[in-house]
Amino acid sequence: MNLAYVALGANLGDPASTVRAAFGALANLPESRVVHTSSLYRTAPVGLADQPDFINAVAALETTLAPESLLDALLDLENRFGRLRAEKNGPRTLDLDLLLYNDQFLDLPRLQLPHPRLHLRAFVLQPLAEISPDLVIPGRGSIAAWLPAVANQGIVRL
Ligand code: PH2
Ligand code: MG
Ligand code: MG
Repeated sequence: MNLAYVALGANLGDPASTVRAAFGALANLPESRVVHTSSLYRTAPVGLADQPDFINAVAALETTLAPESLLDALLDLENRFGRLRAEKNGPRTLDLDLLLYNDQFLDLPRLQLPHPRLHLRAFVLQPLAEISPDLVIPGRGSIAAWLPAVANQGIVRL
């Protein structure tokens, strides 16, 4: 059995309902079981500033899907939620990012593990720390050590 962490993000339509529905959809993935879900967080957009606030959350999954199969399943789910890829870092109905898969490192064009920016983003670190306070990010160290560095980013737990 493998432990994977998935980030959820949405900022179009009714993003809180979308993220809650996405938790349900993750629970229905094949060969997988949702073991933890974080609270929902309202977060200021990072990167492209001129867009609505996001709702973000994370989920922990036990899965026997391999990382790339899990990624395919997540992209499939994004499409089912009507994701349009208009603009890089732009608004989206649902974004599902694979953050971590055990302690695995992977550097493929379409999948890098750990997610290369996860330690820089409050909208990922805070919900991750909520469900897994003792987490160690492979190659980066404890999640607790990274949290102060993102304390200036706008985020409110709902
Ligand atoms: N996702 C991005 C870019 N910026 N900002 C917030 N607050 N939340 C996100 O999920 C997010 C973002 C690219 O995927
Ligand atoms: Mg993303
Ligand atoms: Mg994505």
